[in-house]
Amino acid sequence: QQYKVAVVGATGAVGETMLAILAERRFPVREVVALASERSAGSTVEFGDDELVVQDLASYDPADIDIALFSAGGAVSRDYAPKFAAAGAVVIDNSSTFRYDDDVPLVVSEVNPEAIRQRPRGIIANPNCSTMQLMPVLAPIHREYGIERINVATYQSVSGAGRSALEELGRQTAALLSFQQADPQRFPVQIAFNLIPHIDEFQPNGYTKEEMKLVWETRKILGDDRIQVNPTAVRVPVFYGHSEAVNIETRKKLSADEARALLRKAPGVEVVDECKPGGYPTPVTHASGKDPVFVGRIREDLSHPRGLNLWVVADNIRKGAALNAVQIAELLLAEGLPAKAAHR
Ligand code: A2P
Ligand code: 11C
Repeated sequence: QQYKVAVVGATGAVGETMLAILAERRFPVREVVALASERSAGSTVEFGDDELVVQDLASYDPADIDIALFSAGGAVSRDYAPKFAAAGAVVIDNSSTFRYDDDVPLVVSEVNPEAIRQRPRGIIANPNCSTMQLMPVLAPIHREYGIERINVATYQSVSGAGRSALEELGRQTAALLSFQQADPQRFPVQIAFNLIPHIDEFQPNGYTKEEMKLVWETRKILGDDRIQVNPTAVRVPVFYGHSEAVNIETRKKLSADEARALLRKAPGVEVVDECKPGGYPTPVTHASGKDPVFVGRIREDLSHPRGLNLWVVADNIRKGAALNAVQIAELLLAEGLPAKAAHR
């Protein structure tokens, strides 16, 4: 079957990667439609060897669309995803708009693929990047050893905040190296040569929304509301690739060797764990531009009898967003989603 696929937010950092991954993985398309705001309508984006002319989402008729990948921000998803779903498309949404709704599945392809079947609203949510990369690592551990508590500090690259944030890190770095002012615009304070312990909006409990996403999404994806999560989310001056220092407490004791053996078998995970210089994953040396979630620095917690430490790194734009969205689309194919053209 050949599907008509829409990418909403096609000019953005995630949208362009969705297009690249659809082409790379030879997703069976009869047509791909690139949609964005009227600002970029008429410009072109790449799809494999082809160029697509970007169309204005606001005036686009979704009647023929089989699958729509949305990554144009929460407000666009709120306004347009239900319209695409009502027209019969399955929407795979990368925003946080529907993630916490009980009737919208939140899916990591290696972890809870069966959840795609229950989608009464025609919408499947793609998790936030910082939760996404943890799940292929933590799910097998949770299944066999029972995770009680997760302490996580994130080191999140600027690409998570979109194209303008990538530009801001480049611009500030160049400015500061030529003795000029950083002039923060996209981030609240200077990001070049700095760290910012603030991603997304502050919540009444003093955590940021980025931190609370780690709590809400981990429980929903692993299907266990008892899991305690204590997150701190930090923006770092890295272009691509989020890293996470993770400490877990399990019900059953898990040794570092057992964890390595388990994670070597885990789908979507690559263990890089040697106690020598460079024997661990970093965003630049391992993750950027790659599909797997990399895990290293696996060691038993000196301070807790059932504690384990891990260092988890992934390309936030690929596995953290675009790749998982395309993998969800592939699950729809495997399920036998009929293409609209095939009905005619
Ligand atoms: P546009 O190029 O027209 O602004 P990023 O997260 O990298 O900044 O990308 C955001 C994506 O969402 C871009 O493709 C952007 O398109 C798109 N977008 C933003 N606002 C809208 C909107 N109101 N309607 C459609 N697409 C939008
Ligand atoms: C970041 N995680 O790195 C964010 C970006 O809920 O989909 C994605 C926000 C989201 O800034």
